[in-house]
Amino acid sequence: MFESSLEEDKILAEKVLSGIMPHIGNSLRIGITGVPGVGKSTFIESFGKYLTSLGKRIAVLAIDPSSQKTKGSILGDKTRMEALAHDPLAYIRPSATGATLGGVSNKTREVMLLCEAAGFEIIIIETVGVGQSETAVKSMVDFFLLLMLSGAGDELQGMKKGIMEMADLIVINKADGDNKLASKKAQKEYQNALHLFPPSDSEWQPRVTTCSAIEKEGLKEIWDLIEGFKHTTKKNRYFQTNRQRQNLHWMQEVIKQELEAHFLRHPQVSANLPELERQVLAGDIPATNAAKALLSIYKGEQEG
Ligand SMILES: Nc1nc2c(ncn2[C@@H]2O[C@H](COP(=O)(O)OP(=O)(O)OP(=O)(O)O)[C@@H](O)[C@H]2O)c(=O)[nH]1
Ligand SMILES: [Mg+2]
Repeated sequence: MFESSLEEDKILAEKVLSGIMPHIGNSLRIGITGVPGVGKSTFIESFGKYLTSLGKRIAVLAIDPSSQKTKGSILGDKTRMEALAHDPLAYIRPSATGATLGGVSNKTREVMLLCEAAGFEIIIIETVGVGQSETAVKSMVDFFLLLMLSGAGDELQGMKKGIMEMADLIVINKADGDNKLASKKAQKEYQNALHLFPPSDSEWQPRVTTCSAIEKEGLKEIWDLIEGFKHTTKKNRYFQTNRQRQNLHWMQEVIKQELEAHFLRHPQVSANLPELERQVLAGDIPATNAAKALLSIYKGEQEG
């Protein structure tokens, strides 16, 4: 129902959201990202099984902005996370495809709240590290974990700088076999690089650790670090204020999305849009003027 775009479902979903308000807020929300092939699915399977072995109930949700192109690597994850998918303490939900990133991430956020109300203690939100989806995930989680590889080229690491700055923890995956030494070396390098970033107001110093998702090594250390983060940020109240800020952010996001949708549904706006787009493409009219023209058609209707 929450993923539905039917108007009656949306109305019911709003009622449900109000109803569950007293029951949300009691989970730890973890965002996990990394480039395709870094081992996100394998890691979530191993880490998830480790958490359920501690008796914790976990929900795994996914935002996949690339799914339209690649037919959704995440959507195949339910089969890749076989053991976790069959674990009675775990729930796995791939995101709906075909919507805009804003729409998908907003729904993911609402499903996260539903899972929280249903008593899941740890919510993992996975996204592919290819662009804006990290920012969306960062703005709905408490803790942001970036998976990396030791051997990645310099240009790739440069590209990841923005994402590295968002990370509370960098995990160098595939630290097994021949890769073990290189991973330890990369760990030191990344740790040094992180020291150069300005300190976050969470007072948490981001860490770098290694793991092997396949050999299930390093998982306890990762969980200990996450618990350390939770302890620090609950004590200095960053945890709570961060969530308050995130709620405001999402209120503004929904306003933006709804306004845009309303604008694009306007009959005269949609009638004039293709022609104005053509003129902007041809360089016949400045982009700003085209936008203003459409907005005054829209506003004229609203006021008149
Ligand atoms: N040696 C080694 N291989 C791993 C490890 N974790 C994952 N792999 C392998 O790396 C490949 C990619 O793993 P996935 O878990 O599918 O990676 P992903 O990040 O989910 O990839 P996408 O869903 O395409 O974004 C698979 O062949 C895994 O078996 C690890 O810890 N060690
Ligand atoms: Mg995957």
